Amino acid sequence: MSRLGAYSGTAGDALRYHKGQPFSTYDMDNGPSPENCALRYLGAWWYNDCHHSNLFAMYFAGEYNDEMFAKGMVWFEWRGMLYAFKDMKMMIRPKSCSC
Ligand SMILES: [Ca+2]
Repeated sequence: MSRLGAYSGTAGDALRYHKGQPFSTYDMDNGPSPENCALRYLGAWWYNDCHHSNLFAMYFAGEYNDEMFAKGMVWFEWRGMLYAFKDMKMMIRPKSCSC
């Protein structure tokens, strides 16, 4: 189950949509959507119905067409679903960490 702290930044909070969702893979669909979002969007993630961000998606960078809608590393709140980022960094720390 995903848990999130407070968002800060200027890119928009594309993780908030995934708060509380279980992790899904293409062969273990745990998300609330009736479809298998991991299979449709080519990557495992904490899918809701389906995503606003997907950092474990297929790698290709830049703008793309509707055929690949939301299948790259997207961050909806910043660039929408038709732009795949070249790289992203996700850092996780224990809740008890004061670092
Ligand atoms: Ca599902």
